[in-house]
Amino acid sequence: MKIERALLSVSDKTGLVEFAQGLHDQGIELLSTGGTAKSIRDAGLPVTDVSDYTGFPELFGGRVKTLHPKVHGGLLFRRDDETHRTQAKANDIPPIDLVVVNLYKFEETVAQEGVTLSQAIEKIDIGGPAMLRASAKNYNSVTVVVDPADYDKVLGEIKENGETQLKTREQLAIKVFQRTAAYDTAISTYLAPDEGKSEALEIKSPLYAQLRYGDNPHQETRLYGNFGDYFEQLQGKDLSYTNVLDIEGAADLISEFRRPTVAILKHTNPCGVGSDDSGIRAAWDKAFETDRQAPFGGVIVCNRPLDEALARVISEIFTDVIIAPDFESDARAILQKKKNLRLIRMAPEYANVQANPVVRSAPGGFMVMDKDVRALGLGDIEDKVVTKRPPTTDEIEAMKFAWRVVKHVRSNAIVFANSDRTLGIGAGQMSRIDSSRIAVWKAKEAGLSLKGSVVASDGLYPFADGLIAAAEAGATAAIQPGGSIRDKEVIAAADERDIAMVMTGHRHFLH
Ligand code: 93A
Repeated sequence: MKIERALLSVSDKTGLVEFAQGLHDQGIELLSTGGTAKSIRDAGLPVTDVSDYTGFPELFGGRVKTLHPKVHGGLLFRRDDETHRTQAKANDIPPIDLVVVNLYKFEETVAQEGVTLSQAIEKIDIGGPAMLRASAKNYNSVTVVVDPADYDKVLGEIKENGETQLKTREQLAIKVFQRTAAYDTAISTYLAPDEGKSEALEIKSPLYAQLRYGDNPHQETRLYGNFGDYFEQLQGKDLSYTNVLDIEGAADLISEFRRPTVAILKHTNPCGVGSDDSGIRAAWDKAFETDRQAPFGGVIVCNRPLDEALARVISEIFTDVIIAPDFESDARAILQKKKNLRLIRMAPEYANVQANPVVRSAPGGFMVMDKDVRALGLGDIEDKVVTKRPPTTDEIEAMKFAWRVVKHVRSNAIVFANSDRTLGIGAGQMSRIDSSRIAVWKAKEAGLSLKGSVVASDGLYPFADGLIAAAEAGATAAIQPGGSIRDKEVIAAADERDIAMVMTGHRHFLH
């Protein structure tokens, strides 16, 4: 439907005159409100004041400018409905085909110092959102532009066809409802700052995707936010809830490492992590040797582009998801044969957004928690030695490696490692000593020696038993938060066994 009449009413006048000029050049009649009409008129373009159009003056200091049936009728009547058309004609309501509105600057106003409540209230736009929503509802026929950034696209389409494409109108309408929703949230947040505040959901709330399913196939799951800004799926089955949890766990873990590193995860816990300066192929061997069984159906993540050599070995085991900064074409060719395997490209920027909060359900609501972003306590590790024997350089490197991994293991978490690989991991047990036993047993199962290894514990050792078990298994150094009332006993047990121990002062529980 050819665009013949436009209504412009904007607070942000960026690009207004050029856009109005372009519309005028296409023979479009311009209607406008006070300040907007003045800008257009000053530029030498013909424009009709809305008050002349409706035959009603602007009232109450501008509180009522466009709230009139001739405006809203012109936006809302269905062009494809005979009765609507007849009623419009009978009431002298011509169609308005294009609406250009942006709102009173409420957010900017309340962000200023010393703004009074009554000043803020005057900045609550009523007519603007009403026109935006009316036009967006009728996007089948009406083009609505809320963002000056869309002027060029809209004018381009009008120049080409005299009208806009339906797809464009739909996208513009969606943008309108997002904007009016955000606007109303800004108002309610200003009026009641502590009520219904849900910064986590406000930051990134658009629906991103319907997931394949939740924990179980009968649980429907939706993913909200900007996941797609950081993760791109290149192939494979649709993502499920557990895939997304695994992807987050894997991406957070790998973001701790700078050297070429590979990690294998299962149900968000690492099964093995390896680093090697020569590249990810060698790093893989170290990660995989920690546990050759659990990775079945797991998640693999690396921090260098996945190459053919690694793709070849990975393709021999059944994997659910592979995450990498990129996939070399030879690697793609090998992995493409596995139709169900999900390949995920991870944007390097992800490392910078890890500060996003963690959101979890709570009875009757939800909790928003700061994310545990860094492996804390590693900065001045030498100053945090509590035992008689200080750690060797190798032990310090191993402590750092183990501490970065243990942070990503569900509590109670115990990790045996040396400077570039995990050797045994115990996760998610109800007691720390059980996690220690499991870690030792897993290392044994994998045929790995814990002699000369370092043990990391995500929480304090409440008793000496966990540390003694580690020492008996062969560990020569330990890193843990400290802070137990029995710290003295634990340190004495370490000294007796010539263990070097660091207390970081920070714990890294993960639930
Ligand atoms: O006070 S209002 O809520 N009442 C209205 O009827 C109305 N119509 C448009 N504010 C209204 N507007 C807003 O005026 C628009 O959303 C736009 O932000 C602003 C443009 O005013 P002017 O053209 O006078 O600069």
